[in-house]
Amino acid sequence: MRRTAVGTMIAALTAAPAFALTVSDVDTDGDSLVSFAEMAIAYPDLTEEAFAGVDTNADSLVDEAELSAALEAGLIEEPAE
Ligand SMILES: [Ca+2]
Ligand SMILES: [Ca+2]
Repeated sequence: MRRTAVGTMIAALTAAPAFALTVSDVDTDGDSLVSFAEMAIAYPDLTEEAFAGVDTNADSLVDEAELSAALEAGLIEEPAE
């Protein structure tokens, strides 16, 4: 189980998608979901309104699909290095 998860993560990292930011980059508690507090670390200027726009199913957490959709839609940008 754990081995599979790591393999998936490595595959995701090496696949070099159009948008490099993934949930694992901003997820600090390791639940594979991004809370507003976690997102605010990467995006200090993020408003709760903007977060709600990213959280399309309104469960107060952003998953990988919501994050990539938000990046593609330009709702959020890659954080500056
Ligand atoms: Ca999290
Ligand atoms: Ca969500």
